[in-house]
Amino acid sequence: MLSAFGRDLQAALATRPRSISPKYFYDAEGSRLFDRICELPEYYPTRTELGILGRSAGEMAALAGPGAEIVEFGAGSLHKVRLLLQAFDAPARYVPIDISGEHLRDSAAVLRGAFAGLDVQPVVADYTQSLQLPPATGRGRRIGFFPGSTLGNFTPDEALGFLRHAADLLRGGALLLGADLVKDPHVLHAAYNDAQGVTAAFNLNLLARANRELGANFALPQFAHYAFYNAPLQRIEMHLLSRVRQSVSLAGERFAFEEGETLHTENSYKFTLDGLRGLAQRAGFRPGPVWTDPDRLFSVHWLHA
Ligand code: AVI
Repeated sequence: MLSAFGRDLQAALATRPRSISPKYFYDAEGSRLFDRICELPEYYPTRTELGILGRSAGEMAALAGPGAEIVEFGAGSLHKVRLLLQAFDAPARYVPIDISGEHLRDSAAVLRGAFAGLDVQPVVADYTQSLQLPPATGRGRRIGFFPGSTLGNFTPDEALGFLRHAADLLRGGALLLGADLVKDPHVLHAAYNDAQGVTAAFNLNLLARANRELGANFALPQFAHYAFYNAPLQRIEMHLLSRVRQSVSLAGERFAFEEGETLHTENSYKFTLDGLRGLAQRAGFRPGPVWTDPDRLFSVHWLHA
């Protein structure tokens, strides 16, 4: 029996143009490579968003009010939520939602140790699907937190669907949302084509993972990392490009690649401030304050639910 990854990869290889969800990047090796990406000199989003949160967490805390509950979609950003928990007035509860139970347990343990008295209630779930939260604490507002511009990895339909669902879950509270901004294409290009080749390794790890987990036989040197900014669609596209004419086997089937043919592995949409606010409004939020950095690289939005 093939796993969901196996089935989706098989379907991707059987379709033209070929494309697969970026969620499959994140096995243990992919998550480790992503952590390295966040430290790269060219990859500005992580440090820029941390700077914005560091400078403005006090204002965010004032908007949240006392006794707030923070619901984080994904549990990958302990650094970031710490800045909020430190600034908020007696936060009542922290609810990280993540598909990986192991990751959640680790984050929960770290935060319980660091914030005595904080009620940490992890929820193991896929936050892109409908889910239930523990009943509200009754002590303050429920504030969603979705940093890192992960929203940009969704298709426009998925992004709208996720925001609609988040607005329902957070009604009466707000969503604090990190969104990467449209900017000079050269800056974007460099962020996804770093000099050390870490982003290339991250992209190619998808094929290595297929070899490890599914017994596929992708010859990694025969594929190239290919990332570019598609300006009309306001998105970075990442592909794995076949350097030669070749065929690959997966689960007893052979799939041919022409020279130059690609498997599309990720979109990373970039937003204008107005574009993001319009999207949020369509999803049922009332856009509030926005914080950016002096170079206007990244944005953090307060969206009233
Ligand atoms: C997780 N996500 C927001 C990252 C991004 O920038 O779209 C993933 C990534 N892909 C390549 N570099 C980083």
